[in-house]
Amino acid sequence: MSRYSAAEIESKWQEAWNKASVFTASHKTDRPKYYVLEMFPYPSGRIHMGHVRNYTMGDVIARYKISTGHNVLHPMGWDAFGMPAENAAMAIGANPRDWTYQNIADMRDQMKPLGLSIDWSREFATCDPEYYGQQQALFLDMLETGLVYRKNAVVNWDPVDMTVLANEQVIDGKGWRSGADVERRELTQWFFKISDMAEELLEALDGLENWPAKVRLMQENWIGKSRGLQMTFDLTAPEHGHDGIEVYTTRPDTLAGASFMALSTDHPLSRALEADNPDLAAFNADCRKLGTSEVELEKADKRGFDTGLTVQHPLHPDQTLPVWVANFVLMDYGTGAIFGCPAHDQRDLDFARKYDLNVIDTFVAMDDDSRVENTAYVPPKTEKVRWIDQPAGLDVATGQEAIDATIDWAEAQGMGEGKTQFRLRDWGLSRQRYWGCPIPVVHCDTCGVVPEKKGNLPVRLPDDVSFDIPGNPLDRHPTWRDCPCPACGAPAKRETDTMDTFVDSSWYYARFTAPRAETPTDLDEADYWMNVDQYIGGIEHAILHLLYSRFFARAMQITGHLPEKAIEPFDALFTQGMVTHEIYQTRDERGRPVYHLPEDIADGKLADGTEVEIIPSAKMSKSKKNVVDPVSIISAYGADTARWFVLSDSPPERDVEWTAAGAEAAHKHLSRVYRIADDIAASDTGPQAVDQDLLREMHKAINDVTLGVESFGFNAAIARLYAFTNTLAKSKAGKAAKLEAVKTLAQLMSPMTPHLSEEIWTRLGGEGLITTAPWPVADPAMLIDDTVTLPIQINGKRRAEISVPKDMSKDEVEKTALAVDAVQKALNGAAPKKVIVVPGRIVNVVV
Ligand code: ANZ
Ligand code: ZN
Repeated sequence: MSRYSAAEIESKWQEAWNKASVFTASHKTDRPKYYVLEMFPYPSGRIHMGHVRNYTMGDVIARYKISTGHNVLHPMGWDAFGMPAENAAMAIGANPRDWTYQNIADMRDQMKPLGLSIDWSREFATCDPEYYGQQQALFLDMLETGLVYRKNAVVNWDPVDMTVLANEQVIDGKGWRSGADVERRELTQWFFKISDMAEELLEALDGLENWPAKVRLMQENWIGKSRGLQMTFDLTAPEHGHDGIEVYTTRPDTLAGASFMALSTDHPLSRALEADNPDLAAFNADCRKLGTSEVELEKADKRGFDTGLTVQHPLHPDQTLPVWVANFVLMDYGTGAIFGCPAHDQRDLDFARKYDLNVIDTFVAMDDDSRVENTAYVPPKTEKVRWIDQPAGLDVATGQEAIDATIDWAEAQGMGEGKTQFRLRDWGLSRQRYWGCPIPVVHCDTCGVVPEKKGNLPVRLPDDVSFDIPGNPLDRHPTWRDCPCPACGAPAKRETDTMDTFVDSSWYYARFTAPRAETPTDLDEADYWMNVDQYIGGIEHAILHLLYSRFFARAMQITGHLPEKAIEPFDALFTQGMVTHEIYQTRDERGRPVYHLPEDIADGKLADGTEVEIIPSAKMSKSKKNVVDPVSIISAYGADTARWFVLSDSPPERDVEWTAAGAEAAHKHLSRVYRIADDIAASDTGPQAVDQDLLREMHKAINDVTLGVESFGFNAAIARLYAFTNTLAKSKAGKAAKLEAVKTLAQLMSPMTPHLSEEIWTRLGGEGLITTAPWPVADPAMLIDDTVTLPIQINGKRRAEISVPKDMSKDEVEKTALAVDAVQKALNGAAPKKVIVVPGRIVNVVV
């Protein structure tokens, strides 16, 4: 008898899979294709349990699809550009390129022991010139078709780091790294014209039936379609050439309740007034420090400045409204100006209370006209309301009807125009960074902005850069910028902006279909492999990454790099939950928390006996030290245990809590399966008894595991496998039946525990690799529970039981019962005095 040794088994089978190239995808077979993809990782240098869970899920599906006769594409790569490499360069003087490739090598080494069914021949990193060169080609094609353009835009500028910050990098108005007050600056930036596709991106969401509803909703909200009214409020006196102020409102039903106007600090009128109003100039300057993030603006205190100007109320010519400049009005939404209706908008009410402005009801609740002092009345737009002042003077029931009617009325009056707006802005892709894909254009004094020639791609990043001075090293490089103008040949300068790293991840799925092609894609390959049949990743990518990918798939189709059918690149999407762990905490002498690694805790104590406080499970995070390192788990228990555990305890969309006890139990179970298989292999042939229960349990397992794997019910599949294992362990069936059962068990487990399964399969004489063996098929007849177990009483005492078909006749049941060993013995050759069969319940024999 041998013991389960994951270490021996796992490397052996990984080698066998390699040798047989079982995971190398090729489209030259007549099998149906299946493309499964997990969101590729950022090469931080260490894999974590979240990776293990994500990739194991993809792996289960990939392996299952191989077994069910599919031609599977399951690739892996690295989302390798981005800030951390530059931060490392600044912090430890590393070269971003070396740092990144070293991390990739380390992570690949940590990942490979997991035994994932990945076609490593397709691996690439987005920082490979072969990849970003094709991205540059794609960019040039998009430039030609007008999908990319340049414009001035307000950005967050960090005056210390001398760099543009993303909105997420501005924290409370300060640069996340430097801590300096962030300024708003206008710079010329590159943009993708995603807003042109807003309507289409919104409508197509309906077709994404195999996406989580919550992701579709998040995308819908992000795109933010709204229909409203655009109209002008006349200034009582012209000012700096402005006769009126144009606003966009989605609540024209509240027009009668308008009590003030508010301009963005960057509104042309506000800027004009600034010139001769130093107080306003100071106010605006102060507001601009907040940065450009909508979320920041939402959180910030509402502040305003009264310009002293007034406008005419459009419905009540005898009334005027004051014009304010307010920090919460965005310049790049609608018209950059609003009318405020404090009665029906909380933000406006907060503002009105602060600056003592009027609050005027347009409607009240049907049965209650009292107003809560500091709460705006904002019923659902479809709720019936009682009108106090309906702008069009119409008899309408709800806000929605009033909105529609007011737009029509305003249009008829020539007062304004119905307009559809989207929240979705064009995607600014310029980054003033080194470690990204260079934007392949050249600035020429005579020709202006000139696209680089495709023949000169890739425009490579220079390796000799330094990070000792803040700012973009590409700007400072002594020679990198110099190049001939692609149009006139005169000396010119390269663009030093690089692309947002979201660009890199917006088309990698397409590149995997032909990763070495000398064009961005190979249409034949893309046509064969696309779409991604199953995409798996974190919910944190629900909005930007997926939206940008959907935009890119469309752009790539327009530029001839993807076929029509790939317009929505991901047929099905699954967002997995996190791996969590308890947090162990003590406090230092000043009462500050000190965290401890799980491996340093035994029975709630540190090695020196100090009790630790246990904080309930939370997302694994290095800062809280509640992490378990996959590498050490694999070396302690093997990859199969880690894989089995992350799949077993919770539904995959929920969080799973990692516990040492759970990992231990998973390992014990796998050892048990190994032992059962070993025992069966070593057992004598024995009597060929039939065990209907075992057969039935086997078919149930086939059925449930198949359904479970197909519907992301991995934990349910595993629960069924536990039950099957128990039945098998207790079974008195003959060797042949048990062999069949344990081989089936190994097959059903193989997507989750591929190494152990291969080992069992081979030991029990399975043919070839279990990985490529055809998936077992359940016999539907065996799934119906059509037998009953009847106890047999002899002279009132329970002596045996029989399993019989439910519909067996009384006579047949009697005959079967009398043939049982225990009954035969009791009768000792004589005939029974009496036999009573209660169908479905019991057999009584009196001797
Ligand atoms: C008057 C009003 C009254 C509004 C009311 C709302 C409630 P959505 O629906 O998200 O598209 N708005 C318009 N442009 C703005 C800008 N540049 N910055 C900040 N706010 C702006 O938002 C449209 C509503 O947001 C508009 O409708 C406008 O305020 C405000 F009881 O107009 B509303
Ligand atoms: Zn030129």
